Amino acid sequence: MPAVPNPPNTPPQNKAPQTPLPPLNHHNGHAAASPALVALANGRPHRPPQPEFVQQYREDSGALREQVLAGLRAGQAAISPKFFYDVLGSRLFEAITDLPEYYPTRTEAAIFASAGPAIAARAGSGCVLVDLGAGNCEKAARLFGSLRPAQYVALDISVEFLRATLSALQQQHPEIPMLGLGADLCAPFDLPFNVKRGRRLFFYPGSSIGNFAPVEALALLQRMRGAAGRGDGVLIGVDLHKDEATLVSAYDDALGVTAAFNRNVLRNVNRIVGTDFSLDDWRHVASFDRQASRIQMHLQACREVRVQWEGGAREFAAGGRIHTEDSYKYRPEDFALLLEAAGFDDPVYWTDPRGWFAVFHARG
Ligand code: AVJ
Repeated sequence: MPAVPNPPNTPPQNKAPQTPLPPLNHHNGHAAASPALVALANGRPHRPPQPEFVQQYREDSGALREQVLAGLRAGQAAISPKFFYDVLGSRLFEAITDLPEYYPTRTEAAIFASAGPAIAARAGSGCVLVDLGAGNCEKAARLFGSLRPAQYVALDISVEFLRATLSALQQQHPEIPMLGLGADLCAPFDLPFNVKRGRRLFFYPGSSIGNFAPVEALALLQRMRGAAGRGDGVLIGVDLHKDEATLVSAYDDALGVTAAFNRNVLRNVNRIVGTDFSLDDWRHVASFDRQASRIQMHLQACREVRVQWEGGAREFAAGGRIHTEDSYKYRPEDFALLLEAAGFDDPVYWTDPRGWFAVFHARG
């Protein structure tokens, strides 16, 4: 796991200025000035702390292409939801979180806000906060005040995606050492040496766990359990089962942002694989499968469509579908059982007044 060096324009820390000027404060009878003020008075910019970055294993473009093609050739054509998140897709997802119909993000934030002290009391402050679904790091940042982490470790599939956010966050919280880790959650966890020792809290917010079928979710929780020692814990956001109309409108909003988010996956696939999907041919469909307790998203062909790529092609009849995402909705007691099955103890959860979303804590 090679450490990724900071970009060349990142100033090294704790280095003397090129042309030293006489230091200003010290022994002049006044209270010591802050390092920032001293630096400024000495005519050089203050060097604030910088996060560290490490990129672990990452799938290469050939492997990604093969994954997409396997899905396109499958009996039920499918594209993994991980291909939603190119730059535009990530922005569209952020827009989704602002939609009136999409309740999960704001409901979870409200739970963090009201239960922050209770969460800290249970999870313990001063832990190493390992954020497994970092994205824009907003959710973890809201817990800094109550959790006071000894270190913040943000995981994302791409360390590049973390650079700007984590650097900005570091400026706001210079007292918290930060580490950006490029890692794939689907691979076994292997926290590098840069992660501090001490009590760890694995944080998986946003109901990202809902993208996995329960057996896969169990496997992921088991990997977390494997990385956790005694005294460590998990803090996981989980979307809950509720009436179908509320669920479906959260994934089929009036403005059509979720439709754009879903259809954008075809642009990304065209880029990765060189397919010739035409976006006009496909419409967004969201439905609730009550049996499986999941929202399913598909792209449906508006007419007969032939999609081609180098070395292959696939025909879709009008109405034919490509599966793009499952979003599982749990009953609290079932998710607690899943945590216990993965080897965690003593699960508890906090919820909102309507019981729409839950934040679970359990111990390793
Ligand atoms: C990021 C997986 C939690 O399932 O609600 C939102 C993704 N898809 N709208 C979810 C999503 C369509 C989201 N997760």
